[in-house]
Amino acid sequence: MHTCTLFAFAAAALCSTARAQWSVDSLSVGRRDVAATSVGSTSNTTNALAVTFETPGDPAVQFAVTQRSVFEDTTLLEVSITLSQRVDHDVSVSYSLGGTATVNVDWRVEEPNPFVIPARARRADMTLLVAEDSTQEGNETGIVTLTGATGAVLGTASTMTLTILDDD
Ligand SMILES: [Ca+2]
Ligand SMILES: [Ca+2]
Repeated sequence: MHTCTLFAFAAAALCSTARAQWSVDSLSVGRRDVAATSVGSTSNTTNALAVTFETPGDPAVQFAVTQRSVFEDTTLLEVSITLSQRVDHDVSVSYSLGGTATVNVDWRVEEPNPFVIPARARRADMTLLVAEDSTQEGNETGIVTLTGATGAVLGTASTMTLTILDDD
């Protein structure tokens, strides 16, 4: 068994120079993942390679982790948003903020809305900022909810709850 990772139309030509029986289970043509099969040949002149392009559906976009907690302090926090598969286009995901903590006082999201996951990426990190204060306010929550997506569909883990542990 032989796996080739090649580009564009060089794939068939390069594989055909193997001078040995070969089969291909997968290869990359350009920037697309494809599945391919071939019947082996001992000749380097007559090999034919059948390539089937698989057009993926929209990936699911969701949080990698849905619960986080952090002590109240001036803290930057990275929250990963993942895609179920790579795609060749940017994915934009809009979000809303909620919870008992006050946005722009106790915490905020340091990202544009919608948040963009670049083409070919499987994840991107959303940066949150937690603010310090000296108020005795008890633990509070900041909730980020993914409300819609372009180029993807919302996965089940669409809400992330951050618990800010009061230290006053
Ligand atoms: Ca606070
Ligand atoms: Ca406090």
